[in-house]
Amino acid sequence: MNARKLCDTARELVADGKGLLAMDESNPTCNKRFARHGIPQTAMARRAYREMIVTTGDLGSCISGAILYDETIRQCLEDGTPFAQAIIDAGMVPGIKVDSGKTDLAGHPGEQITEGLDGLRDRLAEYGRMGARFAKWRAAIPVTEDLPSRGCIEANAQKLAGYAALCQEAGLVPVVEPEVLMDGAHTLERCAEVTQEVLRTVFAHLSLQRVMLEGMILKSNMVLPGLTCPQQEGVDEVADATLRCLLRVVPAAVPGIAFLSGGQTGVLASARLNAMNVRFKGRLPWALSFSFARAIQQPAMEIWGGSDTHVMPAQEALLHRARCNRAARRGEYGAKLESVST
Ligand code: 5MM
Repeated sequence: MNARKLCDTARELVADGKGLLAMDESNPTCNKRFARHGIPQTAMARRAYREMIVTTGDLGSCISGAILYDETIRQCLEDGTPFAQAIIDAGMVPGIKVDSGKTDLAGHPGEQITEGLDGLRDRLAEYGRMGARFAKWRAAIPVTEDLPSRGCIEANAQKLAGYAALCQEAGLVPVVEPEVLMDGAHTLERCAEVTQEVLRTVFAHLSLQRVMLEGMILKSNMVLPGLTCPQQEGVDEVADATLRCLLRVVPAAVPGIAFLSGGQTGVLASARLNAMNVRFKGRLPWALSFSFARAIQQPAMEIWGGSDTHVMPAQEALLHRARCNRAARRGEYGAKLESVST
């Protein structure tokens, strides 16, 4: 493990008002999203869609790193350039999703465990040779009155820590993603309580596995009311609740927190990130960034729709959301930006 290199990469991923672009949807997730827009669910279409993304001009001024899926890192642009190289050429760092998905957690109805540790050491070495400099693993934690259970939180935290330690051994920065899900009618307070417990447990396991905090990124959910909760707090309340929670449990040595969007609209995700960066300016030990998939890609996917002739307007839409999030990182986002891109 080269500690200096890991720290430099982690800092690079959250530097300069930039954030991560999660384009690592597994084939089933990508296909489900394509189906909604009538896009063919084929490897060719997934490749073409992702070529549209990484060839968007100026994306590297807003995006520090792009997270790929296994299929994509093995594919090339139409001109034969491998995706990882195209990302480097665009001024971004290539990353890779390395978990192999979720499965039901035995003895825990309604809860899941993320798998993927088997053979991970070899896969990380291979991804490193392909150009990846960071990796991502997502655990999904549901919220109900009774869930999550202690067993689900512990089991997922243990795997996240094992993955993170292997990544650092291989010289890749781990992006550690324990996502407390938005589905449900739970309140903002309940999300805060669960997020706090999950993150405390994750950091305890990271410490046990001797993960170097300076060489990792936390990918967290924001603290939000459930999607069907009747009370939906405003942007400032969400910002305050999220930071109150994170300040209690995320060690200052972590260089950055990159939020997932989790099903929020692009506009809300930008507004909430912006509010955090405005209200807590100068008071945070870590950079507050983004690692959005849907909140950056959604309008672009809809416009592209599988058609070569829609590539340019789709790229404009993608760049617009990326620029909005760069502004949100700097606390400079506002309604004006939504009508005129910078
Ligand atoms: C929560 O999902 C991650 C962030 O995406 P959003 O900003 O849209 O919430 C995302 O990186 C996710 O982990 C990947 O898309 C892979 O998801 P699947 O479900 O295909 O493994």
